Amino acid sequence: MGVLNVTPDSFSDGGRFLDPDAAIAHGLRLLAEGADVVDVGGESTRPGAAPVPVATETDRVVPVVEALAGHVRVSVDTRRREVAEAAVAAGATLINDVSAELWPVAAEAGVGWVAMHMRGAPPTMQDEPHYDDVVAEVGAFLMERAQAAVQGGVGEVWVDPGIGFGKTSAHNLTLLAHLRVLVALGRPVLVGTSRKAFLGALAGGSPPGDRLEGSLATAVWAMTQGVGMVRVHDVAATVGAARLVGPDADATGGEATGGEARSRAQHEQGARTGNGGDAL
Ligand code: HH2
Repeated sequence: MGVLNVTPDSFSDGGRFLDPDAAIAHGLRLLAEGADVVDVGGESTRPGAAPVPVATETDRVVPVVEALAGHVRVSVDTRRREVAEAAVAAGATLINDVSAELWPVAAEAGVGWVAMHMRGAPPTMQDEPHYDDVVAEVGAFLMERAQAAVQGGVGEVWVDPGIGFGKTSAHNLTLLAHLRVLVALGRPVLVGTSRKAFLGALAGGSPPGDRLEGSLATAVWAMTQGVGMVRVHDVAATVGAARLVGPDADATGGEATGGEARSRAQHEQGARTGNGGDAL
């Protein structure tokens, strides 16, 4: 899934694709680079972001969805029912929902739906997020949402742990270390780590444009753990890295080992002892 932010303020590419022609050209570039899905968003959900009016978000997204939908599968990255409905009418066939509340729109329209976990809301979600067991809590939330959607008639339901959404770096790392727990829940899993702040922190403070190594490493790691889709800015590099690892990479897996269980406990210990307030 290639990221296409039609926004002035997204954390890594804000302003680059606000012009519809630039956005459409970038969407086609992502397709040419190997994206199966182009994810069109008209509102930044970075930590601290202020909500934009629904009409503004709709106006940003719809012309871009309309132009791309004949070429590639388009998802709409939104928390708003009205925006999701307008994007689906314009040709989007997947609703990428960071609020995990819009399954009725997907059911009504007969399109796919991504339920992403977020604790809190973007303006304040990084203010000391706390979990007793981040993997169990995120997994339980996603299962509950997915079941509601399936019972409500949605045929294609993805779940996403929401890396960076109300989570410290330690929480993000714990979730990544235990992706197999989420995969074992039986729904296809989507993961977005691309250029996020915890990668910058791990690399000694690199800015979003300099987080390619971490983005690739975590995307490939996610794929080897059985994740079905990764949401990335750098499609060509990710496709190249995934091809190097190859289709048999999944054969390395298995249940969590003692070492994994220990590392989970260590990450959670880290989560409890601070590190709050970290950005996406
Ligand atoms: N991350 C972002 C936005 N949408 N959707 C899913 N399903 N999973 C994610 O991890 C995810 C997402 C944040 O990244 P980006 O769109 O690059 O930034 P911004 O929110 O600033 O536009």
